[in-house]
Amino acid sequence: MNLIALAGNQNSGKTTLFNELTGTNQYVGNWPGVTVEKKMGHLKNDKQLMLLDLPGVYSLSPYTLEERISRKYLIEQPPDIILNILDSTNLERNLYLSLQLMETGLPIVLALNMWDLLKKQKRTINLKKMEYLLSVPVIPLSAVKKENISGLVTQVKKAAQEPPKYTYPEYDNRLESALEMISQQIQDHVAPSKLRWYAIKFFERDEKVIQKIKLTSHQQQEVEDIITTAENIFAESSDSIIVNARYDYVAQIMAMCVIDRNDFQMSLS
Ligand code: GDP
Ligand code: K
Ligand code: MG
Repeated sequence: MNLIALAGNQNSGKTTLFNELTGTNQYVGNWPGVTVEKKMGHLKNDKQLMLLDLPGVYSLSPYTLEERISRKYLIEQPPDIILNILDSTNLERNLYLSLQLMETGLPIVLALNMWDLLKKQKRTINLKKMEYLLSVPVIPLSAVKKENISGLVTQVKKAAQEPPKYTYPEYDNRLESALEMISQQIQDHVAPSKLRWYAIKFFERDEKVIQKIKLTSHQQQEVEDIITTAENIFAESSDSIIVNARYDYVAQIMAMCVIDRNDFQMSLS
Protein backbone atom coordinates (compact mmCIF):
# COMPACT_ATOMS: atom_id res chain seq x y z
CA MET A 1 0.00 0.00 0.00
CA ASN A 2 1.15 3.53 -0.76
CA LEU A 3 0.51 6.45 1.54
CA ILE A 4 -0.13 9.83 -0.03
CA ALA A 5 -0.21 12.96 2.11
CA LEU A 6 -2.42 15.72 0.80
CA ALA A 7 -0.86 19.07 1.71
CA GLY A 8 -1.74 22.64 0.85
CA ASN A 9 -2.71 26.10 1.97
CA GLN A 10 -6.13 26.70 3.46
CA ASN A 11 -8.79 27.26 0.80
CA SER A 12 -6.70 25.67 -1.93
CA GLY A 13 -9.45 23.04 -2.37
CA LYS A 14 -7.96 20.29 -0.21
CA THR A 15 -11.27 19.09 1.23
CA THR A 16 -12.99 19.21 -2.16
CA LEU A 17 -10.22 17.16 -3.74
CA PHE A 18 -10.00 14.72 -0.84
CA ASN A 19 -13.76 14.07 -1.06
CA GLU A 20 -13.58 13.70 -4.81
CA LEU A 21 -10.70 11.22 -4.62
CA THR A 22 -11.96 9.11 -1.75
CA GLY A 23 -15.75 9.41 -2.01
CA THR A 24 -17.34 7.55 0.88
CA ASN A 25 -14.18 5.67 1.81
CA GLN A 26 -13.24 8.08 4.60
CA TYR A 27 -12.25 7.62 8.21
CA VAL A 28 -12.08 10.56 10.56
CA GLY A 29 -9.97 10.59 13.71
CA ASN A 30 -7.75 13.00 15.60
CA TRP A 31 -4.04 13.67 15.47
CA PRO A 32 -2.40 12.17 18.59
CA GLY A 33 -2.89 14.30 21.68
CA VAL A 34 -4.73 17.14 19.99
CA THR A 35 -8.27 17.84 18.77
CA VAL A 36 -7.27 18.58 15.19
CA GLU A 37 -9.17 16.36 12.78
CA LYS A 38 -7.23 13.68 10.93
CA LYS A 39 -8.90 12.35 7.83
CA MET A 40 -7.78 9.31 5.90
CA GLY A 41 -9.33 7.35 3.08
CA HIS A 42 -8.39 5.16 0.19
CA LEU A 43 -8.78 6.16 -3.39
CA LYS A 44 -12.08 5.22 -5.05
CA ASN A 45 -11.62 1.84 -6.69
CA ASP A 46 -8.08 1.46 -5.41
CA LYS A 47 -7.37 0.22 -1.90
CA GLN A 48 -3.63 0.35 -2.62
CA LEU A 49 -3.56 4.12 -2.42
CA MET A 50 -4.28 5.59 1.00
CA LEU A 51 -4.76 9.32 1.24
CA LEU A 52 -4.08 11.34 4.37
CA ASP A 53 -5.38 14.89 4.67
CA LEU A 54 -2.83 17.14 6.42
CA PRO A 55 -4.03 20.33 8.15
CA GLY A 56 -4.10 23.38 5.85
CA VAL A 57 -0.98 25.50 6.43
CA TYR A 58 0.94 28.36 4.82
CA SER A 59 4.29 27.31 6.17
CA LEU A 60 6.16 24.53 7.98
CA SER A 61 7.40 26.75 10.79
CA PRO A 62 6.89 25.56 14.40
CA TYR A 63 4.47 28.33 15.39
CA THR A 64 0.94 26.95 14.95
CA LEU A 65 -0.46 23.60 15.99
CA GLU A 66 -1.35 22.78 12.37
CA GLU A 67 2.19 23.54 11.21
CA ARG A 68 3.70 21.42 13.96
CA ILE A 69 1.40 18.48 13.16
CA SER A 70 2.18 18.67 9.45
CA ARG A 71 5.93 18.90 9.74
CA LYS A 72 6.26 16.34 12.53
CA TYR A 73 4.33 13.90 10.41
CA LEU A 74 6.29 14.60 7.21
CA ILE A 75 9.64 14.21 8.94
CA GLU A 76 8.94 11.42 11.43
CA GLN A 77 6.44 9.24 9.54
CA PRO A 78 7.14 10.20 5.96
CA PRO A 79 4.46 9.29 3.40
CA ASP A 80 5.45 7.78 0.06
CA ILE A 81 4.40 10.89 -1.79
CA ILE A 82 3.25 14.41 -1.00
CA LEU A 83 0.32 15.50 -3.12
CA ASN A 84 0.58 19.28 -2.88
CA ILE A 85 -2.58 21.07 -3.92
CA LEU A 86 -2.22 24.72 -4.93
CA ASP A 87 -4.68 27.47 -5.78
CA SER A 88 -3.44 28.43 -9.27
CA THR A 89 -4.93 31.90 -8.91
CA ASN A 90 -2.75 32.50 -5.82
CA LEU A 91 0.33 30.79 -7.06
CA GLU A 92 2.92 32.99 -5.37
CA ARG A 93 1.66 32.36 -1.87
CA ASN A 94 1.02 28.68 -2.53
CA LEU A 95 4.45 28.00 -4.02
CA TYR A 96 6.03 29.31 -0.85
CA LEU A 97 4.66 26.24 0.90
CA SER A 98 5.65 23.96 -2.01
CA LEU A 99 9.29 24.98 -1.60
CA GLN A 100 9.15 24.07 2.07
CA LEU A 101 7.55 20.74 1.25
CA MET A 102 10.37 20.16 -1.22
CA GLU A 103 12.90 20.96 1.50
CA THR A 104 11.79 17.72 3.19
CA GLY A 105 13.19 15.84 0.18
CA LEU A 106 10.04 13.69 -0.13
CA PRO A 107 8.69 12.85 -3.60
CA ILE A 108 6.05 15.40 -4.54
CA VAL A 109 3.38 15.98 -7.16
CA LEU A 110 1.98 19.49 -7.63
CA ALA A 111 -1.75 19.73 -8.34
CA LEU A 112 -2.63 23.16 -9.71
CA ASN A 113 -6.24 23.48 -8.64
CA MET A 114 -8.78 26.18 -9.57
CA TRP A 115 -7.65 25.95 -13.17
CA ASP A 116 -11.20 26.94 -14.22
CA LEU A 117 -10.87 30.24 -12.32
CA LEU A 118 -7.46 30.95 -13.79
CA LYS A 119 -8.88 30.51 -17.29
CA LYS A 120 -11.76 32.81 -16.42
CA GLN A 121 -9.22 35.43 -15.39
CA LYS A 122 -7.58 35.02 -18.82
CA ARG A 123 -4.36 33.91 -17.23
CA THR A 124 -2.39 30.75 -17.67
CA ILE A 125 0.66 28.97 -16.36
CA ASN A 126 3.31 27.41 -18.54
CA LEU A 127 3.20 23.90 -17.07
CA LYS A 128 6.08 22.48 -19.07
CA LYS A 129 8.36 25.26 -17.94
CA MET A 130 7.26 24.88 -14.34
CA GLU A 131 7.88 21.14 -14.43
CA TYR A 132 11.29 21.79 -15.90
CA LEU A 133 12.26 24.48 -13.40
CA LEU A 134 11.08 22.57 -10.33
CA SER A 135 11.77 19.10 -11.76
CA VAL A 136 8.51 17.73 -10.31
CA PRO A 137 5.23 16.72 -12.01
CA VAL A 138 2.70 19.58 -12.31
CA ILE A 139 -0.95 18.72 -13.07
CA PRO A 140 -3.70 21.30 -13.73
CA LEU A 141 -7.18 20.49 -12.48
CA SER A 142 -10.44 21.77 -11.11
CA ALA A 143 -11.57 19.79 -8.09
CA VAL A 144 -14.97 21.44 -7.87
CA LYS A 145 -15.72 21.00 -11.60
CA LYS A 146 -14.18 17.52 -11.59
CA GLU A 147 -11.85 18.46 -14.44
CA ASN A 148 -8.73 16.36 -14.94
CA ILE A 149 -9.14 14.35 -11.73
CA SER A 150 -8.27 11.28 -13.76
CA GLY A 151 -5.10 12.97 -15.06
CA LEU A 152 -4.08 13.64 -11.49
CA VAL A 153 -4.86 10.09 -10.36
CA THR A 154 -2.78 8.69 -13.22
CA GLN A 155 0.17 10.86 -12.23
CA VAL A 156 -0.15 9.98 -8.54
CA LYS A 157 -0.22 6.27 -9.33
CA LYS A 158 2.79 6.65 -11.57
CA ALA A 159 4.61 8.54 -8.82
CA ALA A 160 3.69 5.85 -6.28
CA GLN A 161 5.29 3.24 -8.47
CA GLU A 162 8.36 5.26 -9.29
CA PRO A 163 8.80 8.18 -6.88
CA PRO A 164 9.94 11.23 -8.84
CA LYS A 165 13.38 12.44 -7.82
CA TYR A 166 14.31 16.08 -7.92
CA THR A 167 17.13 18.36 -7.02
CA TYR A 168 16.36 20.77 -4.20
CA PRO A 169 15.48 24.31 -5.13
CA GLU A 170 18.84 26.05 -4.85
CA TYR A 171 18.93 29.34 -3.07
CA ASP A 172 21.51 32.14 -3.01
CA ASN A 173 25.09 30.84 -3.30
CA ARG A 174 26.19 32.35 -0.02
CA LEU A 175 23.24 30.77 1.74
CA GLU A 176 23.95 27.46 0.04
CA SER A 177 27.52 27.43 1.31
CA ALA A 178 26.35 28.16 4.86
CA LEU A 179 23.86 25.27 4.59
CA GLU A 180 26.61 23.02 3.26
CA MET A 181 28.84 23.84 6.24
CA ILE A 182 25.98 23.24 8.68
CA SER A 183 25.29 19.90 6.98
CA GLN A 184 28.84 18.84 7.74
CA GLN A 185 28.35 19.61 11.42
CA ILE A 186 25.04 17.75 11.75
CA GLN A 187 25.47 14.83 9.35
CA ASP A 188 26.20 12.25 12.05
CA HIS A 189 22.92 13.11 13.78
CA VAL A 190 20.39 12.95 10.94
CA ALA A 191 19.56 10.62 8.04
CA PRO A 192 21.17 11.63 4.72
CA SER A 193 17.76 12.13 3.07
CA LYS A 194 16.84 14.68 5.74
CA LEU A 195 20.08 16.61 5.79
CA ARG A 196 18.71 19.48 3.71
CA TRP A 197 15.65 19.89 5.93
CA TYR A 198 17.65 19.88 9.15
CA ALA A 199 20.39 22.16 7.81
CA ILE A 200 17.72 24.75 6.96
CA LYS A 201 16.00 24.33 10.33
CA PHE A 202 19.29 24.75 12.21
CA PHE A 203 20.03 27.81 10.10
CA GLU A 204 16.62 29.22 11.12
CA ARG A 205 17.50 28.44 14.77
CA ASP A 206 14.32 26.36 14.94
CA GLU A 207 13.78 25.63 18.63
CA LYS A 208 12.02 22.31 18.17
CA VAL A 209 14.86 20.99 16.05
CA ILE A 210 17.58 22.35 18.35
CA GLN A 211 15.90 20.55 21.26
CA LYS A 212 15.48 17.32 19.33
CA ILE A 213 18.86 16.92 17.65
CA LYS A 214 21.52 16.86 20.33
CA LEU A 215 24.68 18.33 18.87
CA THR A 216 27.88 18.41 20.92
CA SER A 217 28.69 21.81 22.39
CA HIS A 218 31.53 22.14 19.90
CA GLN A 219 29.16 21.48 17.00
CA GLN A 220 26.63 23.92 18.44
CA GLN A 221 29.33 26.57 18.53
CA GLU A 222 30.43 25.84 14.96
CA VAL A 223 26.84 26.04 13.71
CA GLU A 224 26.25 29.29 15.57
CA ASP A 225 29.43 30.77 14.02
CA ILE A 226 28.27 29.79 10.52
CA ILE A 227 24.88 31.41 11.10
CA THR A 228 26.35 34.59 12.57
CA THR A 229 28.75 34.94 9.66
CA ALA A 230 25.87 34.61 7.20
CA GLU A 231 23.83 37.16 9.15
CA ASN A 232 26.71 39.62 8.93
CA ILE A 233 27.11 39.05 5.19
CA PHE A 234 23.40 39.45 4.46
CA ALA A 235 22.81 42.06 7.19
CA GLU A 236 19.64 40.17 8.09
CA SER A 237 18.49 37.66 10.67
CA SER A 238 18.90 34.07 9.61
CA ASP A 239 15.19 33.34 9.43
CA SER A 240 14.68 36.37 7.17
CA ILE A 241 17.51 35.15 4.95
CA ILE A 242 15.63 31.89 4.36
CA VAL A 243 12.23 33.57 3.92
CA ASN A 244 13.70 35.95 1.34
CA ALA A 245 15.54 33.17 -0.44
CA ARG A 246 12.27 31.28 -0.86
CA TYR A 247 10.43 34.38 -2.07
CA ASP A 248 13.21 35.15 -4.55
CA TYR A 249 12.93 31.63 -5.89
CA VAL A 250 9.13 31.86 -6.12
CA ALA A 251 9.46 35.22 -7.91
CA GLN A 252 11.68 33.60 -10.55
CA ILE A 253 9.16 30.83 -11.12
CA MET A 254 6.33 33.37 -11.35
CA ALA A 255 8.23 35.55 -13.82
CA MET A 256 9.03 32.60 -16.04
CA CYS A 257 5.78 30.62 -15.88
CA VAL A 258 2.77 32.87 -15.30
CA ILE A 259 1.23 34.51 -18.33
CA ASP A 260 -1.69 36.93 -18.08
CA ARG A 261 -3.73 38.75 -20.67
CA ASN A 262 -1.55 41.90 -20.53
CA ASP A 263 1.49 39.87 -21.48
CA PHE A 264 -0.37 38.48 -24.48
CA GLN A 265 -1.40 41.96 -25.56
CA MET A 266 2.13 43.29 -25.20
CA SER A 267 3.59 40.51 -27.25
CA LEU A 268 0.98 41.14 -29.96
CA SER A 269 1.55 44.89 -30.20
P1 GDP B 1 -9.60 23.73 1.77
O1 GDP B 1 -9.67 24.84 2.77
O2 GDP B 1 -8.26 23.66 1.14
O3 GDP B 1 -10.06 22.42 2.30
O4 GDP B 1 -10.55 24.16 0.54
P2 GDP B 1 -12.04 23.70 0.20
O5 GDP B 1 -12.05 22.36 -0.44
O6 GDP B 1 -12.90 23.91 1.38
O7 GDP B 1 -12.36 24.75 -0.94
C1 GDP B 1 -12.39 26.15 -0.68
C2 GDP B 1 -13.38 26.80 -1.66
O8 GDP B 1 -12.90 26.70 -2.99
C3 GDP B 1 -14.74 26.12 -1.67
O9 GDP B 1 -15.72 27.12 -1.81
C4 GDP B 1 -14.68 25.22 -2.90
O10 GDP B 1 -15.95 24.97 -3.45
C5 GDP B 1 -13.83 26.04 -3.84
N1 GDP B 1 -13.07 25.24 -4.81
C6 GDP B 1 -12.35 24.11 -4.58
N2 GDP B 1 -11.79 23.67 -5.72
C7 GDP B 1 -12.14 24.52 -6.70
C8 GDP B 1 -11.87 24.60 -8.11
O11 GDP B 1 -11.15 23.80 -8.70
N3 GDP B 1 -12.43 25.65 -8.78
C9 GDP B 1 -13.23 26.58 -8.19
N4 GDP B 1 -13.74 27.56 -8.94
N5 GDP B 1 -13.49 26.53 -6.86
C10 GDP B 1 -12.97 25.52 -6.13
K1 K C 1 -12.11 25.91 3.99
MG1 MG D 1 -10.46 21.83 4.24
